[in-house]
Amino acid sequence: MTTQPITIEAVETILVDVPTIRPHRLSVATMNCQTLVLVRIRCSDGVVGLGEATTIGGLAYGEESPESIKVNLDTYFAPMLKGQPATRPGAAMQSLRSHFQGNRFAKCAIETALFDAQAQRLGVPLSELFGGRLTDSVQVAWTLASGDTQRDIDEANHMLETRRHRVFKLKIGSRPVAQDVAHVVAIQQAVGAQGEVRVDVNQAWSESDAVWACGRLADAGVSLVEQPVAAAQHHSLKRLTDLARIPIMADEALHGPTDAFALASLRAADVFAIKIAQSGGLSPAASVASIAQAAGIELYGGTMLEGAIGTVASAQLFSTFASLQWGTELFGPLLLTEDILTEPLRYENFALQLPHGPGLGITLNWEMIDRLRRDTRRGATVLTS
Ligand code: MUC
Ligand code: MG
Repeated sequence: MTTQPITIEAVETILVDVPTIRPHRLSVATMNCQTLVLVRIRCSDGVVGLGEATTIGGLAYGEESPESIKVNLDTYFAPMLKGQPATRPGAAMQSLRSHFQGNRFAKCAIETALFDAQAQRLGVPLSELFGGRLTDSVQVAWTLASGDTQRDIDEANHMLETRRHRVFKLKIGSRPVAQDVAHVVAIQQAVGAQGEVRVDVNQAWSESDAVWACGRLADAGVSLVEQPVAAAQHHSLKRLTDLARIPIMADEALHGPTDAFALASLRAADVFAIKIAQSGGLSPAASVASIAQAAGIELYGGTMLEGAIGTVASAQLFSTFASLQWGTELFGPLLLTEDILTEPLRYENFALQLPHGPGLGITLNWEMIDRLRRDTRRGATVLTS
């Protein structure tokens, strides 16, 4: 008896616009809404895998926008995937990577959906396909980015009181450097020993701004500085890492394993922010983490402010890391006014509790998605739910 191979039948993409709970101010953009690119891959055995791509502020953060991700998935990725074996995510991704340049966020969404489908098929959580989880929960930091010092302090106190978060990452870089430092010092003093304060500059400083500011932030007791200078300035990042009395983290400088190797060879950062989207998928993100570990660089689980799908996919991978010294910032769904899951992700005791079900272990709320979806049905493949 010959068994039919299980193949990919259809790839569906949906844009979902979800308002944020407050304006989220970064040096590159202010967000009032997050657009989730939801991906569903339907396979010939009836299994449907889920993936997601997001970015920040349209084209402000990366080279892909939600709209370009959708068009590229619909136009190029979907036809190439159709008919390929569904049970070998590595082989499907290899053919995408050899035919299509860049498009790391789009590739991540597809790889997530393929691994979700395969893990469901095998009846195991997605983490088991990456070596198995070492933990059932990951610590989650919160980003203070209202732009207003007192509002940020109130928000931090609320998070501490409710035991939701005790690590706070402050988004800075859009104001003059001395003003930003004063803002951070005020919040650090208000939070005190109850919590921990870190900053993310999103590439906004010159090297001399960074040298000046890192000294003051170290004196104030801030614990970490993320991506202070432009992503391409690896040597500048290295000089800061050598000089600073505060750990320096690479984020935008890390576009996958090749950058990770270059930065690790220079020892240009103390910590790597591992992001599945920025790395181009779960497997390359795992490689970035391995390169860091081999170089003695510590790990942090980053976010592209994904909704529930990207967040839980990231958590599944991060839970397999032997060490995650700086925890994670997988708070994306908490920044959104609406939940697209039937059962929300569990954030308790300063941590995200990982689901135990097969695959990603989540179920989508289609009523909510239909309410929030952008009307892009014309021209796209649409599966019936
Ligand atoms: C980034 O640069 O790290 C993570 C948290 C947040 O507010 O923005 C993201 C992106
Ligand atoms: Mg960052």
